[in-house]
Order: sequence, then C-alpha cells, then structure tokens
Amino acid sequence: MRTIFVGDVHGCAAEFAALLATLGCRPGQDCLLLTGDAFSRGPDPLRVWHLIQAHRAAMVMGNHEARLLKQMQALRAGQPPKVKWPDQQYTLDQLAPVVGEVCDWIEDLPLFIETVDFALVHAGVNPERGLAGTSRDQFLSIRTWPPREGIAGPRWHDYYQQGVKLLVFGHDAPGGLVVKRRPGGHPYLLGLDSGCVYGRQLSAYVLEEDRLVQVQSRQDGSRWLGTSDA
Ligand SMILES: [Mn+2]
Repeated sequence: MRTIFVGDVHGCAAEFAALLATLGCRPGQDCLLLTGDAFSRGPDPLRVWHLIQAHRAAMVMGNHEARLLKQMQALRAGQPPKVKWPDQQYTLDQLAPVVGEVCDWIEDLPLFIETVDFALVHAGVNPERGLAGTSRDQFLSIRTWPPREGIAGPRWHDYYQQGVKLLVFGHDAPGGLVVKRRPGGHPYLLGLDSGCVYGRQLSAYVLEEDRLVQVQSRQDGSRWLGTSDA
C-alpha cells in the first residue's frame, strides 16, 4: 500500500483525475490523503466529490471547507447562506445535489492527521509550539510568521525546526511547492499547494517512493489576479 498526498484541488477535477491516473492510484489499495481546500473556486467541485468518494480519500479541513460548512449548515437550516463572492455561490450551486452528504463529511474532517510516519495539516503549524500547540485558526490559515496581515512576508516554516516525522501542508499557493530535505535524505517538510486553480500545477507526493508528481493546470489563472490567495 502506498501513501499518496495531493495538494489543494480547489474544484479542479480534470487535473485531479489526471494526477490519479498518472499515479495509477487504486481505490482501496493506495491511501489517498488531501491537504484540504478541495472544492472551492474551480470548475467542477461535484466531480471532485465523486473522486474523493471513489478513492475513499481522507482529508484535513481547509479554510475553504470551514466556510463551506457554515454555508451548508445555513442551507440545511433553511437560512440564506452568507456568500461573499460569486465563486462561492457557484461552488454551493454545483454541490447542491449532494449538500447533505458533503456537509456531513466536512463536519467530521480533522484539523490534522498524524501517524508514526507523518503529520498532515492544511495551512501549517505554530512554529514555536508545534502541532500540539497549534490553534484551529492556525491549522486553517497560518501563512506568515510572525503573524501579519496579507500574504507577503516570511513563512511559518522559515521558523519550523525539523521534526522526526514528515510534515505535509497545503494552503500557500503564493509560496508554491516547498520541499525541505534532511541532508542527503527524505523530506521533513512538504508544501503541496502549487496553485492549480491559479493556472499552475496540481502536485502529489508518494511517501514510500519519495516521489513528487505534478500535472499541469487547465485553468486560466488570470481570473484570480488581485484576489487574496492568487
Ligand atoms: Mn487554504
């Protein structure tokens, strides 16, 4: 059995399917783990959901799932969801046929997944306090350190001391792919959000093979210029 991590899919189902095919990912045989932010912004969140189900993928909660959850809970309660941008309404509309099951699934998503070999988080960890001292807000959206407004500045992982196990994260499309290795050895830190929805790549890492695999985005990234994450 292989352990396969995939970065932020953001509704890019065609790229996700192409990446799984390139990897030869077999449902029920490989362990597929996602960094979160699976549905929002991209063209086909419903197909992403079907791929997640088909591969029995596990995932940590991303900041986009945290917001989606509130919106879906409002819908289920018969209230109007708080929607800030048209792309959020699009994601909700696309997921409408499966809102109940996706909502139940997101409700149960953990903030981190930890085994003897690795820890998986969405945005990162508190570099001074480690996994155990990381707040919910930091798991979902930490980027800079020391914390500051905006996306420019040194990253939390610039201050992160390498641990005994691999730490995998997503969320930071502006920072791009991050691979920090032990001298002559395996990575101890992996950032897998390589900005697929912004026109760059979707990235995966196969733990047992120490192998990075990427597929090219089919998205027009110029659509997101000037937004907070692009
Ligand atoms: Mn994110």
